[in-house]
Amino acid sequence: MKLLILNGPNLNMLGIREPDIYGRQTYRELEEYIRKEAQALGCEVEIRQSNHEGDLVDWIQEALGRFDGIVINPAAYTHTSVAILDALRAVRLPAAEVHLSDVDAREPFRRVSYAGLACRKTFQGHGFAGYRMAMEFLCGEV
Ligand code: CA2
Repeated sequence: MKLLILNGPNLNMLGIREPDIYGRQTYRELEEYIRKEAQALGCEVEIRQSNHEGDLVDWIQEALGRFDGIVINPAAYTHTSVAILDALRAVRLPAAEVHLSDVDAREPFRRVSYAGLACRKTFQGHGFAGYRMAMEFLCGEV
């Protein structure tokens, strides 16, 4: 079981700003957490982060034939990107959406998720644990 873990714009800023919303742990610590949990679940992971929508689209396309599933936190592109939605639909790999914060409890514009329309399940408001839940979910699905 090989999963591609994708993180969108500004998540590399974790631990640097807005600790009240996103916590005090850094992006590096998030990567370590994902690797540790993936190992415990017995799945292989590749983790990538970009601030650029096109990178995320390219990586989703390239996942076809190389990965069994995608865990994605598209960050702000969640609420704007039809391109990411189309890419997820095009590859038809099992996908799960993660948000550190509870997006439904924040500004109304965060309640819309385009990427989520192509995902089997969304895990939001669980902090880092959402990534473990998404990996576990996809392990059970595939
Ligand atoms: O809750 C999430 O995981 C989000 O995907 C995070 C995005 C936000 O646009 C989504 O609505 C919900 C923002 C990621 C930016 O993360 C930062 C972390 C620290 C400091 C500044 C931004």
